[in-house]
Amino acid sequence: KLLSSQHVAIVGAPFSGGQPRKGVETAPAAMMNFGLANQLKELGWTVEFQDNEQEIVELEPAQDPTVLNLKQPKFVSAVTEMISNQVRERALQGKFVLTLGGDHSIALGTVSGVFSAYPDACLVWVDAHADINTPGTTDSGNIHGCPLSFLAGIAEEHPDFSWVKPCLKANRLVYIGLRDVDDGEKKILKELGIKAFSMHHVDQLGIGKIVEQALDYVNPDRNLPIHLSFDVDALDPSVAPSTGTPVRGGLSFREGHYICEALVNTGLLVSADIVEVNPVLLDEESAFQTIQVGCSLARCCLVKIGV
Ligand code: Z70
Ligand code: MN
Ligand code: MN
Ligand code: MN
Repeated sequence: KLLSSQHVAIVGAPFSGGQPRKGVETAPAAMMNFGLANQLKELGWTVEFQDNEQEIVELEPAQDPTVLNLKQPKFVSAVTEMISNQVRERALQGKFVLTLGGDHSIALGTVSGVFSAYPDACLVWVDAHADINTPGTTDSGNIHGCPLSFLAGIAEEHPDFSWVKPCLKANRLVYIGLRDVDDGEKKILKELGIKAFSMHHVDQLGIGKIVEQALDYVNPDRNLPIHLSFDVDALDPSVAPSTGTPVRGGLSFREGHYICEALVNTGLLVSADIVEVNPVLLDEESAFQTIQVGCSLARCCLVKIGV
């Protein structure tokens, strides 16, 4: 048994420094204000929450110029290293670790933390985007488009990210939901032979077969711990409208939830991220809908469904 008890450690990552749009840093508080802690308690979990609001404010450097194409590298590095240590510690305690972003750069912290506690883990990355640009391939310089290149050990050396240990083998990463992948990223996925199920594949086979094939690939014997990193922009913008880079043609409400349900039903899901909810974008109703769906996905990660 991977988890020692029904205890969930919620780690707030109220951080927007991996991309240019403010507001995504307000998501953890918005999701907690929506009642996430009580909802998880009602599902039988004991809950702890570290908000990290002040901690992150204090980590912002006075000067943080672009280095080797990456914007705000010192701030992103400092925050994600802190998140990594918090996630590792809680995972080692046998707790389910639920990290609330924040932009997706925080996965530098969550994935390295989880893989340091569970070196043989696998990663399911649910996203419209591949987030595997390197300092050399990124056009935007936004680090939320780059975390997987550092984790997979294919990023060019960067002075601010030497703390990130390459922990992710190509055959332990699988994508679901891709539909906006940069040319440089396509080359990387091809060269490394990384398994990716795009929306085309979801349409073709249905979400049930996709999750099964994804797990067959990264977790063939169904014995490895699983980390889920769920970017809400994987969902269709009609389902999760308030996010920084919505892309048409995404996962339905049920398809998104099905992924979480199928993963928790393996008994191997040890941690999850919910990222890129941005409550300040669009109108209040869209923001509420997006916060609500973020909480709903989080709840889904913590209850086995009878089949
Ligand atoms: C693009 C880049 C991205 C999320 C946008 C976009 C990456 N590939 N990720 N929104 N969540 O800037 O590297
Ligand atoms: Mn605090
Ligand atoms: Mn992402
Ligand atoms: Mn995305």
